[in-house]
Amino acid sequence: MKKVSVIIPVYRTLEFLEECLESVRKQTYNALEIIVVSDGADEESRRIIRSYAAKDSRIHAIFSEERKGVGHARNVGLDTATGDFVYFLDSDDCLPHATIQCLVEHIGDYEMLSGRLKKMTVKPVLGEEEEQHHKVLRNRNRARLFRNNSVLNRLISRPFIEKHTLRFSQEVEGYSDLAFLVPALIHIEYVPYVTGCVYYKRKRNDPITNPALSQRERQIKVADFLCMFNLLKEQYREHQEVTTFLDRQFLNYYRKTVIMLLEDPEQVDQMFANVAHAVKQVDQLAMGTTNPIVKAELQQLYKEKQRTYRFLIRLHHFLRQAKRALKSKRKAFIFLYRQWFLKMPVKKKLIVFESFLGKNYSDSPKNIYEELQRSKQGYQCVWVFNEKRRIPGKAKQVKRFSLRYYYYTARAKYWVTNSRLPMHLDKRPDNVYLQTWHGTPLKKLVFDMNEVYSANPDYKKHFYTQSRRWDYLIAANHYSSEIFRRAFKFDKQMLEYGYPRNDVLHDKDRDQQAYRLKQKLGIPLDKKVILYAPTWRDDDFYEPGKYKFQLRLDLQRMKEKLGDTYVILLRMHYFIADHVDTSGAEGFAYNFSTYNDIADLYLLSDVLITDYSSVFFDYANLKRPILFYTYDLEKYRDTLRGFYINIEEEVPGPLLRDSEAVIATLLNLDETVKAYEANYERFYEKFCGWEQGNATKKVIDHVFGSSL
Ligand code: C2G
Repeated sequence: MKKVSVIIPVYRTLEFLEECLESVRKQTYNALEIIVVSDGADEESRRIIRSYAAKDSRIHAIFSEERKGVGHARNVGLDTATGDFVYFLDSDDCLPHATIQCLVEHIGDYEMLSGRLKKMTVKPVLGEEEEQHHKVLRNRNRARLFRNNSVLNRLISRPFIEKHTLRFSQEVEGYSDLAFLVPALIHIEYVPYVTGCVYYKRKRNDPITNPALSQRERQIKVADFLCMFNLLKEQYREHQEVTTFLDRQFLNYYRKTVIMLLEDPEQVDQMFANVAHAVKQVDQLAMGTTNPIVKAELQQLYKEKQRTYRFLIRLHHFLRQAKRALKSKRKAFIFLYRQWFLKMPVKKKLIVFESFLGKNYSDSPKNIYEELQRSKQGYQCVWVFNEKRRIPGKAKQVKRFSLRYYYYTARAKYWVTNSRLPMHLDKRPDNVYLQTWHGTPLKKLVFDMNEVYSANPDYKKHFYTQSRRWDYLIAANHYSSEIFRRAFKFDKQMLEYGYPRNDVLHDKDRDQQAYRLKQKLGIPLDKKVILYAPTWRDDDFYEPGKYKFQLRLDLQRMKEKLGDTYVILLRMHYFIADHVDTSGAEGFAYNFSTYNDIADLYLLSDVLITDYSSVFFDYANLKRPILFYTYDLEKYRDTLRGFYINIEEEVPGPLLRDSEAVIATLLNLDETVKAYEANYERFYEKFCGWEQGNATKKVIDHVFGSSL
């Protein structure tokens, strides 16, 4: 059996390392030499490497105290390797079990054989992905297969590597593979490709805390690429095929990456000399093949005319945006927003409000708005909704993503919202952004979440960009304040006054309000009210923002057992797209999922049933009974999210597993209330202690105070 040396450099990949090493150990192809090179890795990673080396004699560990870069680590691996073939694997990636076998079986007399790279955003189930039929495609156009600039998922003959002394560049972090691949290109006639051999390339979900090389800042990546390009051009000047390959790579890179970097005028000034130098290395013929505006830019770079170049690149971006604007109405509005509205001055007395992505008129933005209306300070208010709503006061309403939406968000000095605003809005230095947020967290948030199973793999990256714009963030309690600082990486001003949305729960006439609400909403006055308000599940969706929910309460049975005393209001989370079916429970179950503000439902209800939703932190302000219908506790807590508190011990009510238990508890509610009395008190102290019924006023004084 021919031996394969698998070379794995390790640096800042702690959370992925074991999955990677396991996936190599479980390869169906056994004749492996696994060279793990710790490139200045942390202590815990080194411990893992050592323990793997101790249990698997095929693992050979090399430790370098100081970090020297991936190119160096792979070269160390190559210097040690003794196999017939070499295979590179990154320590944050992993392999299906049959990958290496598949490559070995198909390499025949070729010097290099490539497989397929698959992007991985969530945990793959390894071993199940193996395909039955592997087709080897021979391709004469060798350069095409080198275009991804990567040595990953290629089985390479070691004698071939040694004969041509192929090594990685140690000068740069990114693109060091080019130094290895380019000379290989000279000596290989065919680079065949096997369709079925898969390599899982991880797309890391946290490029902020721990970016992969490809996720580093564009500026650094471009500098690395240019350095590599210059070096290789110089080295292979005499070799026509390599020169042509490099020129093509450069032109592609210029079009796709460099131009995007230079959208920022400051970058043009910083990078000009560097890019101009690289352009001078490009063969004039290759330059002729690009589009006219790029060609003009390249010429100005060649002539080192920085001013004309600056003008051209501005024009280029303007044309790009204009072209995009023709694609849809929304894109046309965004174009006008950028080119026109954002150039108008901000209006100092204009405030834009939004709650739950325009879905309703509710939550802290509503309370802040109403208080501002009462205090008559002359603010012009605009509410963003998906559909027109009846709201009190003099606010204008704009439809989310309409032209007026862009106009008002551009011109308003103040933005008040309880969730994130879209990525494509630009915050100007004059803007003040009050983020009220929408709940005390139970389930782990953003940077405290390990794996993101959500519909959008760029979640953390986007969250980070969006939250950099917040000037103020409201916390309802000390616990939230601490978590928000860490989980949102928030370092601006935290407003620690409690939630404006909860003021109403402390109103002296809250019982009269509840009575009036019951009347208004047609809820039988002689019945007690159960509110069922569960949250959403990260892994159950149609698309981002449109989640599925299957009602697990047996409404008919509940009606049968509880219908004489109670009615139930069903309130789904605003992400839930499914319709709630109440048939068979008419007169008992009422669907309030699209009702504006859940605070009204808190007020008029006698008992709450929830699961992992933040609603219970707010509801506790009323000191009324709370039951937790947590039929999927283990999955939710241990796989999907993780919690900040020990739910079994800290919450102010029982955790119930099935509909029958919910019914039984409701039938004996007094007993449960008594049993949880002490818990409730502790809970209230910790989470509701700041809530005095005056948070709205305090927040307004703080944020708008100076201009009142
Ligand atoms: N909500 C609601 N109806 C529900 C669930 C929630 O109206 N059935 C509202 C409540 O105001 C709640 C808020 O939406 O406080 C947030 O809902 P969560 O279920 O807690 O979930 P999520 O939107 O993920 O926010 O820090 C808090 C977290 O971010 C949770």
